[in-house]
Amino acid sequence: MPLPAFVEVHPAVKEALAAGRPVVALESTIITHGMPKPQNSIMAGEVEAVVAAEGAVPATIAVLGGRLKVGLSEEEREALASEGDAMKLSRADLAFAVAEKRTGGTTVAATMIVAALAGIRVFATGGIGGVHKGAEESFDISSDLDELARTPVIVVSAGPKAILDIPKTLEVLETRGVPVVGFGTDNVPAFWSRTSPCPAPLRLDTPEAIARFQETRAALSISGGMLVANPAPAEAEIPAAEMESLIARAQTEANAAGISGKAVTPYLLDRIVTLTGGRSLATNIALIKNNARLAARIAIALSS
Ligand code: PSU
Ligand code: MN
Repeated sequence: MPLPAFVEVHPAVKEALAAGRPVVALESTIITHGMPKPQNSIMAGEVEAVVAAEGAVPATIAVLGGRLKVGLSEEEREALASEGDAMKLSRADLAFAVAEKRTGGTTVAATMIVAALAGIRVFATGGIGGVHKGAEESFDISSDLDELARTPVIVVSAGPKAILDIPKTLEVLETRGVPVVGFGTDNVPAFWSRTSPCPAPLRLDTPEAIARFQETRAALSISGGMLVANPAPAEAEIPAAEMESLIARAQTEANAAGISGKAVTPYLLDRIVTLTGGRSLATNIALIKNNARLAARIAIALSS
């Protein structure tokens, strides 16, 4: 099926997809809402370079003035990173931004939708959205989880963000039939920290094994994505015990300030950068690059 006219696939991405060469999708909410300037722009360029160094083609996905971009030029990436009022786009509002000619960063959910549309099977991010702490009151559950259940893309993350209720997030993923694969680990990593008290439901140790698993699911007509949980690099991690009180404090502040809806995740991430004196930001950048490397290797395994 031809892509809609408002979708612009970068020439390098188009060429790679046509030739069956490996492509890795990258999200852009981490650029527009996930970290401060100018680290966001530096991070975005470095992550693309990691994918390219592995031998895959990076495709950062975003909406720029209503054009749905699959792969950004350096100028476009810079423009997005310095944009003052970019929208945060998930399944509910991706099409709104296109129809209204707006600019926005795509979340995990929206990036998965666009990746699948373009024929990209692997996607690297930092951490996925999930069930927020206190969700029994707030009902705040990220649409990333529903997207994982329905859209056939492998998402490489450092686990659910530790600001979330990780056990509840894993329960929802299990209910919706989403495989959660610990990469080289028996525990679900918790974003800034390499471990959590939660056992990984499944474990695989090589990119090839992950590719084989996803292809076997497809052969069984089991639809939907897979969550790969790749622990942050050891030298960059912040132990869970150190993060715990800071996360609790940020959460208390968010509640007191009446933050709700899609503002919750950006607010918490920003407060935690401040509360850790910038250390969580360095960890965040290191783990995204680490995930980009693994995603490239999975894409290579899928294409050979
Ligand atoms: N991971 C990060 N930083 C982020 C996000 C993930 O390291 O900013 C973003 C992703 O785009 C994810 C979104 O899809 O946060 C989840 O937002 P919400 O909880 O509102 O669904
Ligand atoms: Mn939410």
